[in-house]
Amino acid sequence: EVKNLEEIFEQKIARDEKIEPKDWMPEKYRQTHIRQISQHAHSEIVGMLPEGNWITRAPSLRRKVALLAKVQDEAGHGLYLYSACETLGISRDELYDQLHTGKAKYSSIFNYPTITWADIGAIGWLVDGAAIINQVPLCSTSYGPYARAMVRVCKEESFHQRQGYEIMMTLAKGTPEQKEMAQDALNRWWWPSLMMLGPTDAESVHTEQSMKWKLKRKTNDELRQQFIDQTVPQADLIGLTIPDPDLKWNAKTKHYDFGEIDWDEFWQVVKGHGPCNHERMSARVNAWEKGEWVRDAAMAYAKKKEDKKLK
Ligand code: FAQ
Repeated sequence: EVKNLEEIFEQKIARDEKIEPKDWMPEKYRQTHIRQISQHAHSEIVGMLPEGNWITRAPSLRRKVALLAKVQDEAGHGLYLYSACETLGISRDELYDQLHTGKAKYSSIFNYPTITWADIGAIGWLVDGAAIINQVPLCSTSYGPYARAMVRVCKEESFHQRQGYEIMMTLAKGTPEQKEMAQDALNRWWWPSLMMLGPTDAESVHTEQSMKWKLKRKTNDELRQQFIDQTVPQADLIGLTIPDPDLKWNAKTKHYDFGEIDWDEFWQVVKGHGPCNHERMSARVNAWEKGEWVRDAAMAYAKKKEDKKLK
């Protein structure tokens, strides 16, 4: 019978139909989705921290309102994605536990510090820019709840990207000090943003299977190239320089050639040794522990209401 169910599953994938929570699916399909969707959710939640650092110091009311809205969107994305993940048969508590014990990963990019206001511009422009490139193909991923979540998430990311680029544009045409600040942020965020899209296809252990299942619709290297091709003209337009001396338009391939990525740095950060890994994790664990009384109170209240109903 499993053979039959597997055939139905394979045919659905071949026809580009969605797999829904109650459909039969191979155990490995379920597990790899739990892995990717939960890591995506954790990234949204941890990703609020570097930007949260600047909410109280945004340079104007307008900037503060936009940043607040962006960070709030990220909380929403995280919660959606946790819900999508729960449809695969794992509880929210287990997911949080995996993050807090370091068992589950979150994106490497959020382990870098936000030192100046220009970093908020660079995050919106580059990090959300890379996130969109990664997530637009995920709108047609094979697992229904993940695909549907991505549609709304991408719309919001597009606002995030533009608010970031507009901050960079404003700084780049400001005083020499402001332009320098924007360039410095670009220098620090460029390479980590390229790493964010994952190891090279040759090193990526999951790509082949995930492409077969149509979980991933594009490989890490394809996404990285697309991100570079899209971003270089945006830097040119505002007079900033991408910190890569090897970056060059290749008329033959119609893509930019680019320099060597420091993959040692990437793996160091992934393994927990980046500049802010410790700080990020302790912020999350602390928030969880300090929130215990709120969860307890909510549970006690729900129980009291339930008991009253039963009487
Ligand atoms: N960081 O075989 P692959 C956002 C791990 S966007 C840490 O290539 P896969 C929005 C990978 O997990 C950011 N670890 O893996 C926002 C695996 O280890 P594992 C989040 C990484 O899954 C913007 C190992 O390396 N977006 O939050 C990273 O096929 C601004 C081998 O790698 C998503 O999660 C990394 N960068 O491809 C919020 C998108 N890359 O699990 C706030 C959905 C790889 O076996 C502010 N995810 N690893 O222990 C994906 O598209 C994929 O999971 C990839 C990785 C492309 C990230």
